[in-house]
Amino acid sequence: MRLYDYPVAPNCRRVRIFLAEKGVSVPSQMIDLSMQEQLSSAYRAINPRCTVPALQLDDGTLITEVLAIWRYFEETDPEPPLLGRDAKDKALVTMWERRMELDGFLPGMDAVRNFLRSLKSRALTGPRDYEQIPELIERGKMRLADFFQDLDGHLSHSPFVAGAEFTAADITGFVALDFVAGRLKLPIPDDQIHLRRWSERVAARPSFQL
Ligand SMILES: N[C@@H](CCC(=O)N[C@@H](CS)C(=O)NCC(=O)O)C(=O)O
Repeated sequence: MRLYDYPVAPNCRRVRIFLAEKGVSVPSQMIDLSMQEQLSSAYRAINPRCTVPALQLDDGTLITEVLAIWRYFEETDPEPPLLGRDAKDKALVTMWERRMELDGFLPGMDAVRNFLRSLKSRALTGPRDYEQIPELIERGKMRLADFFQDLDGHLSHSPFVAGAEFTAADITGFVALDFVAGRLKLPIPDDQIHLRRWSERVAARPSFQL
């Protein structure tokens, strides 16, 4: 088994945190995005979608998409459960994790990928090039401000994103927040005390040092 990984890529971080929470270690190989190694013919032959993370099983099966990689390890190593315990719980974790991705992670990606000069014709991931659209930077930032505010309100009555326990929804929410804070200089506003309390609590977990 091998995990194709890149240390500073936020989607790879989501997988590394998940594995660390479960205490699972997987041999990894770095695909250097700064050198566009994801577009090399060698990596295209492994993953034609040209993205990381990607998990190759011993029988050669390739699993891409963070959620699918998580699902694999949730089944092979169920404890501690990070995608929910029972039917209701699993549905709620999926719902909140999707909201973290759709409302926070993707607007953050939109803003960053349409902003960084180094990604000039790489505004979207994948094998094809797309030019940046500068207007998407502002829209992404506006959506992120709404995301911060909505999440702050939600966390005023919930210790973690999907309820009483730490789950994968916290991983996606925090990685989105941390990524945009660093790349776009968008820190948590001072008055969003619930968001700050949650973010400090989650960031202190050993898995988040990865
Ligand atoms: N939806 C995919 C997204 C994967 C993705 O966008 N990965 C980024 C790194 S965070 C990537 O491969 N970037 C390659 C590029 O910029 O060309 C997933 O869940 O794994």
